[in-house]
Amino acid sequence: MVPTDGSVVRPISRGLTLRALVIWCILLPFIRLSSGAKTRHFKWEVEYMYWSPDCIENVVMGINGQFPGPTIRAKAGDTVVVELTNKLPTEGVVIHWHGIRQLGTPWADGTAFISQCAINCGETFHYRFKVDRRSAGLYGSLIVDVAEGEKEPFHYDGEFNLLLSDWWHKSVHEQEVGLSSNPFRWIGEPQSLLINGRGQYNCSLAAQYSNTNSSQCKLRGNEQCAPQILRVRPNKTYRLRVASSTALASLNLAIGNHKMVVVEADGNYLQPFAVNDLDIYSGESYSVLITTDQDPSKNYWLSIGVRGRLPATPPGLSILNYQPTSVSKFPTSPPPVTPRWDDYNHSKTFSNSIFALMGSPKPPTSYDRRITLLNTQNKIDGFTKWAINNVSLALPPTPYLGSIKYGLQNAFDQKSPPENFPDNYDVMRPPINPNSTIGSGVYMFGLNSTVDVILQNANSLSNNVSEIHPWHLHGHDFWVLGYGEGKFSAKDEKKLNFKNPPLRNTAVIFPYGWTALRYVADNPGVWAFHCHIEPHLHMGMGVVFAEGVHHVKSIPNEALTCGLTAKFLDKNRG
Ligand SMILES: [Cu+2]
Repeated sequence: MVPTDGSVVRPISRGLTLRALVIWCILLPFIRLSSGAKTRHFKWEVEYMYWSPDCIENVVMGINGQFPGPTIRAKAGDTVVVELTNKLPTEGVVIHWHGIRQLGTPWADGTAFISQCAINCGETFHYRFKVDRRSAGLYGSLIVDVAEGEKEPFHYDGEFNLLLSDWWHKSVHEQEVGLSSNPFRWIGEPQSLLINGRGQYNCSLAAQYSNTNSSQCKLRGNEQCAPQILRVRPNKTYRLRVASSTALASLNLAIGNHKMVVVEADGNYLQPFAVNDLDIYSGESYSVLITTDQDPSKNYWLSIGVRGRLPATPPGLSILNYQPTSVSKFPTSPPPVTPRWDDYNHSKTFSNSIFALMGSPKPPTSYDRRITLLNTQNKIDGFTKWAINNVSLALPPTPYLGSIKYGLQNAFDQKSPPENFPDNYDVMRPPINPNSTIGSGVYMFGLNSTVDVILQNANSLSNNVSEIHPWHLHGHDFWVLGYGEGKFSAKDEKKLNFKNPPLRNTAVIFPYGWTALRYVADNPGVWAFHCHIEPHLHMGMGVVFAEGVHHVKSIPNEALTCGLTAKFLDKNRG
């Protein structure tokens, strides 16, 4: 599932790596009180359809004819049941409910080859899970209101969801073939950036302000590629729930003339802080508050641009429209300028400003086990890969959840993957020996143990190149204890924040840097931990964590109808 059609659900193609980690996502705002937990049923059909997300017609994956997919609104504690039918002619699908921890329902996490078998063409699968009060929010929204009796620690008069994505005109399949080829073919930069599935490729909304030769868009407003308009009233406070489901791009979001106060990240409240612009990586979500205190006779740009890679994609635009000013009135100044792509200090300053709101859960003061995960670009038989401690992840055909639970030892590598890398490894230079191996081993953690993960970045295969990687953990939140430069060492220990580290489910490693995470392995199941950049994941950039799998009860048969678990079920039935 590679870079991407940006669509909601991504297909499972067969092959070497992880592409199975389909990313659907969810947005769980939390508002409004109501009473009594409910079960909410949805019937979804996944189908290909023609759509023009950036004014160029393409084939997209839609749900019930919608792109992005439908919104689910539920209250914390509710049970959501989605009956998903795969109407794609040739591919399996799964839906990952990004940001939902799946406490007690690890089979509903929607990771093919890990938590379930892919849903084959024509088949239906029932996702049933409880929504906890947290959010993510990528394609399509699952809105979770606060539970009864709970209140949000801030006030707002209205809200908007902004789902950010990047868009390629080439099909996902063609991109995957390129990545798996020798010589390697990179997917390149996206053609467009989309806000709520809307972008403009062959024209610019802000052509009059730009010095490029792009023409001014002529849109009536009802086109599939017409920009999202945020209609606001003067002197009010609005909550923007921003989530990034990009396949590749790290983004920066800014609104002309308006500051943003960041109040929530990945569904957890933060110590509020004000910014002029917001860095957001694939898999992350934030809530920001804006106050509409500017000249109400004008409109303002909301702009997203690419960070961390030399941008070759025009900014994505949307308009903040002060009512009753006409939306057709152009903002009087150009869209905000995205900070320079390689201004990493800007990004680090932002990441280092994020602290948990007072009263948030604190991390345990010590760990039971610490693993260090070295991120390197590698070669395997001439193919370009990413590896973690020199193992490039290739998922087995039988999902781990079933194979571990039923002790099917031939299903995957039984040897635990390495917990560290050689002391003399120079993270500032390309690997001396770039050859790596493929693996499918699992890091098994004691149930309820405290785990530290040190993500260690390094130089890629080319000199002086080290990339950003946003790492996403399924099934848990982790505390981000800190970020640092170079190789993590004992002297970095005292820089870690145990006082108010934020809880997240996605955290970035900066070029040549490290990021320290802590979490409690308290959710029986098997959980992916991977780079959220889809081509990297496809090239093996992930690991598999598991805890307490024998405590998992009654995995639905429909999750086990493939590989060795299918045979196992057959035998036990007979
Ligand atoms: Cu990556």
